[in-house]
Amino acid sequence: MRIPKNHPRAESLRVRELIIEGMHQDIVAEAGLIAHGRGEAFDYLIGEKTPSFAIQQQTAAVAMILLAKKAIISVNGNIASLCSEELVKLADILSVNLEVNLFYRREERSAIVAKKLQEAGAKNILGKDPEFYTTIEELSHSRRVVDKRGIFSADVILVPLEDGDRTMALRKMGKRVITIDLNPLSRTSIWSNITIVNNVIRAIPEMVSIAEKLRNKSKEDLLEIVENFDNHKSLQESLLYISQRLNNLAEGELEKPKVE
Ligand code: PTJ
Repeated sequence: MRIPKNHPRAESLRVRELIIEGMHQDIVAEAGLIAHGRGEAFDYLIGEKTPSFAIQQQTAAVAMILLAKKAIISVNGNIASLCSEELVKLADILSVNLEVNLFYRREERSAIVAKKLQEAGAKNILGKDPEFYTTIEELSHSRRVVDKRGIFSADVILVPLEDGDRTMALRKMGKRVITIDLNPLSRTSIWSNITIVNNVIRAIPEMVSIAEKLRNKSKEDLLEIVENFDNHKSLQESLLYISQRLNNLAEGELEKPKVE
């Protein structure tokens, strides 16, 4: 669909088109459309821009990845279709690999998502070669199949846009999980070590800029950032921001239509 540039919701419609197109290409699962709609609703609540608490969450996330022995970025259909080029940039600057790991997993779909990443410039994509497959016993659904060289052996995993089960299983395996989820109330958000309450569309490029600044910092400086971060407090701060914003709107800031 051609989106008129002067449409008041042009950017949101453009992003929606990416997801719809991704579904037609079998990159995005049908349920990915529903997940996206839920994300859009939460994005409205934070005002569709990055709040300062999200900058802190993104900074802690980048510091944790830079400190990891082995970090990995898990890729599903939604993130591949929304921002694969920025994701490849982030992986490059942080020197980590990307692993395709799908909830609605089919071998052909994994290959299509991997191809999308490859077209965006990714070199070493994990999660698509059966000879390296192993399973996470704690999980019953198809996300249990992971790559030995990636999620299975990593100590830090960035899982943008996630379902809660796997986060809990990964935590129980002793791994540290970073997620990007616009819903601060989701099980994923609550169970992660670091939750970034922001839209992946903004969070990923912002994390690239943060990585450029942090990558030359000392280990001590990075440790200080991570140790000062408390996910529970940070989620409370995110909820407070949303509730105060809604209060302000309810008490008078809500835009009034001006009909000439
Ligand atoms: O590609 P697959 O097969 O791995 O499937 C991916 C989906 C997303 C369908 C699967 O992981 C799923 O069902 O996820 P959930 O349980 O719907 O959770 C998705 C979460 O991401 C929800 O809490 C949404 O609010 C949030 N979300 C959606 N879009 C965005 C988002 N968070 C950040 N940025 C977004 N653009």
